[in-house]
Amino acid sequence: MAAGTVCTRALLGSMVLGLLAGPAHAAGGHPGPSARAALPAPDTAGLSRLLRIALAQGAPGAMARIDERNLVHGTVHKATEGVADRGTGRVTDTADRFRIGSVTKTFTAVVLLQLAAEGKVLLDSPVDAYLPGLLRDDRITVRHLLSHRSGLYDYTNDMFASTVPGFEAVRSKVFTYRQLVDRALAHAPTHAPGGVYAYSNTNFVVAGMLVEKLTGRPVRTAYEQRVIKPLGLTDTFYVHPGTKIPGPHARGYLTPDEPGAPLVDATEQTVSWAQSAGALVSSARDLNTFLSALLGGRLLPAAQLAEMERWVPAGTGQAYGLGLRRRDLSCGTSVYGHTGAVQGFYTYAFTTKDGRRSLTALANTSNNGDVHATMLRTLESVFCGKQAARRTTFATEAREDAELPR
Ligand code: REY
Repeated sequence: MAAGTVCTRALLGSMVLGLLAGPAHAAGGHPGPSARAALPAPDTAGLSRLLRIALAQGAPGAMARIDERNLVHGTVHKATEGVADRGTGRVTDTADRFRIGSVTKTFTAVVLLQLAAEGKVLLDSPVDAYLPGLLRDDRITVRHLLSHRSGLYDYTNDMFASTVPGFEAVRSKVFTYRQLVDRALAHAPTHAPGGVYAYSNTNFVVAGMLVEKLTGRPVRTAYEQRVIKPLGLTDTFYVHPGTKIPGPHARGYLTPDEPGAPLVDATEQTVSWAQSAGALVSSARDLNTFLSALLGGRLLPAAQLAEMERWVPAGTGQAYGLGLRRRDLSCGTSVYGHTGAVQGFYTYAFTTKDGRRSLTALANTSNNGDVHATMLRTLESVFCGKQAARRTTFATEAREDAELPR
């Protein structure tokens, strides 16, 4: 096991950048110092305990990185347990890269909202205005996609009905967006457009198509030019349809549906089944930087960030904005971010309203509901500290980010 907290010297560089970038943390419309002062210290012992529980429940490794940014300095806390690679026995390292699954959706939403700020797309316009005929229903708007209210069926439901065979059938496939949308349209809609929240990967596949249509470039270029380069996210990559994770990385181990069956190394895959809904690679440091910048007002103008934070109910203690999830913790604090599940990797990336305390946690397994429930509890340790409810039962609706065995 390993855990450690370091205090970094004055974050002058990033503060100056933040101020240059405009409406930042200092005086913006976000909670000020009093809201921050109320945040208790993270319970780092409790955090490490949870990572050890995740290992006992079947994860080969688990890690968490907390970044906290104050006015004059920052602190970083790192905790690791277990191994990144079962073959070599290399221990988990918080610097490792990994597949972030649906945290990709937040990146995709940021790109589309930047395009909205530039007047290139209207959130309340029908998708049909930009991609004529694609969805066969001109009532579905761009906002419906980003808030999971389109009613479009999630094609991954039947794709992964059987976990390991479903994965092996697609791990080296390269899909066009249209092929994925066609799989969804082979099913009746789950509800009328604009109705209730119903999580569906299809929405963010269509969002990726929109980005490509509006920019005339691959979605990868939009991620790179609009988010990755401006924030200096040197661990973040969109390698689709490449199958390898570049540089030092955790290997991912998929849990089969059959109890007791050995874990399946799922590290190399195209993730073409997810693309703009879930194919990015990143690291804990980069995800903390990304969410802190987003909530701190440094990625979107205030109007578009406000659109992102217009919440619809998404299960007990949860709400969904535009590509952004809000989780309401037992201590009354709400945190903002996303979870991700691709074969072999469970990711949890959340930050406070002002973006000043961020957590990214990872377990290098998936399709394991016990590990998922434990990893969700890391949010309580990190943002509620010792005030966390001793035993929190997080509501996990059936398709909440699709992390649970189905
Ligand atoms: C797909 C199945 C999960 C994962 C999914 N992920 O939709 C998106 C997300 C990108 O929300 C797989 N589960 C697992 C099964 C269940 O196959 N039968 O847990 O690795 O991140």
